[in-house]
Amino acid sequence: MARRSKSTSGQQATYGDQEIPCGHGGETHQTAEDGYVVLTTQHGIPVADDQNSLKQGARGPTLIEDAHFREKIFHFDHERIPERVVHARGYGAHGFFETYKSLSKITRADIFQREGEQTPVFVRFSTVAGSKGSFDLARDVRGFAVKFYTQEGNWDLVGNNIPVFFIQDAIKFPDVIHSVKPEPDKAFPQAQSAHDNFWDFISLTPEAMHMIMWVMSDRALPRSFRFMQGFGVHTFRLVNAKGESNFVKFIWKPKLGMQSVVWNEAVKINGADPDFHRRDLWNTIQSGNYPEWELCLQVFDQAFADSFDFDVLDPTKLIPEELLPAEPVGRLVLNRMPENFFAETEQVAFMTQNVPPGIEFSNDPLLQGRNFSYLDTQLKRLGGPNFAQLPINAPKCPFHHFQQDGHMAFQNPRGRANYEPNSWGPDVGGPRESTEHGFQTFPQEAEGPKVRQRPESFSDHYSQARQFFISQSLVEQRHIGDALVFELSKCEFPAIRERMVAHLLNVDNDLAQTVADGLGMKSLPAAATPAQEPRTDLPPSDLLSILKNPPPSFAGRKVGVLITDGTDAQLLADLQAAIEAEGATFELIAPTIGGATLSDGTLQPAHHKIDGGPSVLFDAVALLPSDEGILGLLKLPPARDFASDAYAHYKFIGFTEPAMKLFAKVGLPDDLDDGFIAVAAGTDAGRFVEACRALRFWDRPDGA
Ligand code: HDE
Repeated sequence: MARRSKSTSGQQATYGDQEIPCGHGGETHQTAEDGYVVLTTQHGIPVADDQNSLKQGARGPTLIEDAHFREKIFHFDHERIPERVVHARGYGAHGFFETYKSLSKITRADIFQREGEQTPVFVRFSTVAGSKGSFDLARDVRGFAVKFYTQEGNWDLVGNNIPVFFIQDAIKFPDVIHSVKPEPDKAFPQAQSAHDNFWDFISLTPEAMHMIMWVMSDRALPRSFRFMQGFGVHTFRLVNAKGESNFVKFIWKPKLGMQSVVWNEAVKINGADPDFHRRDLWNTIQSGNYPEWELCLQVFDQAFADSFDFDVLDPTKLIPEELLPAEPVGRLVLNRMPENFFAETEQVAFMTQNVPPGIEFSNDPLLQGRNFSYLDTQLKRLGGPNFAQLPINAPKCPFHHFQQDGHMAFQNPRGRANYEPNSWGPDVGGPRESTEHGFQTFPQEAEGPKVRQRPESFSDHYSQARQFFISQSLVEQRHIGDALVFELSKCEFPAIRERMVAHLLNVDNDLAQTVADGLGMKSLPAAATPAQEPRTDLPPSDLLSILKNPPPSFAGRKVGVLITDGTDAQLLADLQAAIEAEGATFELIAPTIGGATLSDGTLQPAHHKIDGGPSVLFDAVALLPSDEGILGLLKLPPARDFASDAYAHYKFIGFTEPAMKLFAKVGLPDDLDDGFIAVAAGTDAGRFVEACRALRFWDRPDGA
């Protein structure tokens, strides 16, 4: 028999000033004698049998009288909501933003007024092109969307990990997205830009060239969400209490530095662990190593904007930090995973138009278009106008309005007043507008005829593409060339490949030649005719390179340690201690998941069986086989891949002498390079970890 009892686990969410019940039934639960809560229908009716539907006789037809069965299947049938049109695959976390110092001189935004104040945030990272079930290591732009629950309303900074975009006008967004998505007749390829439609569109869209340099660079293959930058992309405005305005660009910088993987590694990670990025975020937050970013601002006035070579309203341009430093103004810390992925990460509704007083838009035509789009998309995905009532979307500050009813309205305004003006007085008459506290739009002048026209100032499509390219290290430049060759080799139409090389000739001759050679083109096409002659005098900006800005340490990275029976127990202990002292983590890989019996006779369980823990999942590897253990490894193809991939992906490799037999078997050079660090009991295991701080040993013959 079920009995009623007071729940201790019932959780409360808040909406506005009110508490709303959520979880399983609010205040009271029914509890079974054995301590479990009793299963009920959605309407609270206790269920006696959840294993069998109601039938007329054990072998007879199912009865429509079985309301529990009907409700359960009905609800299951409706579990899906439309995935996001773009950025469908994403992963989110909660945290806070801490303001370093008051920015009241430049903005009245409440979040920037008080030093040390913490504001709750929810962040969602995403890929753009793939569907919800696609893999994490697609070559793609990453979304970096932050919802700040400020005291004056939600501020959504819906950015990417790349500071520029493909197009200059929002009207082209459906085209660029259609082109990158699976081709509509074939329905493939999934989560890949390497196909004709994408490159056809891009090769006909010169304004995309700067962005193309970025998406073909290592930026599009981040090792982890924790190691990537974020950008607001557009120029925004800051407005202070006196109504004075400046322009601003927003940049997120990861405290652990930037890091990417190489393409061959990405391809293999997608097979070994399609959830590589989400698992990384989940594990790191659960282990208490909270990832952090600094919010940095590039603030400038109209005079700077006028003096800058490019139009600051053009979202295909950036302002190099060498010209205008980005000042850190606060930090973002992610310290809590959602309790439920669907309720929070899937239902979170970011909207660029959510800006609190003190933060405003510029006339960037891409941003202006986005401000239309995001409200529409929420209506479609979340099914009605009350999506702001979902706890993940509701502001955490007081709010009061007269909007009511509609689908799923569970928090209508209370009392008699649902309009204004009314004469019911402040106690029952509801809220009123306030010129003092309310959002006052910066009164920017606007004039001119109604036209469909791209401004002349948006017509330089190549200069910054070139600047980005020459700012990269040689290794990174080679990756861009390789990526273009790979992608264009997937295009079946030679004319598309040629059109792309014609654009590259306006970016960098060597790059164009490399790509043409890689595609097996017999001769170079003529350069594309530019709308405006590209500049070749823009200096390199080192801050645009990942490799020229190495991380401060190996902290936050992960070592894969391969052990066998007989692995030296002391060496393993020393190595683990050195890795942990660096703030890094490790996982153990063995021929079986049961682990290995170490030299001192202890049984050491493994995290992975060798074929489930390939070296692509780690930033560096250590192979610690014993003399007898190596004989078994030599027979295992995954062990051979472990070593040869680690080498091919430029990883630092710690090893005991027996491992050299494996290196020889897979054809690694006899003369091991400096990326190999011999370790043995009694020697300094820390030496290996120190070497790992450089992240990759790029100086290998096939030369990155
Ligand atoms: Fe988005 N974008 N976008 N976008 N975008 C969406 O909104 C759109 C653009 C970005 O984690 C959609 O809720 C238009 C630039 C992120 O939930 C949609 C244009 C940048 C996310 C939409 C752009 C972004 C979105 C799809 C051209 C970088 C994921 C689902 C004018 C600054 C947010 C949704 C999340 C999502 C429209 C261009 C970033 C359809 C029309 C530029 C990070 O409304």
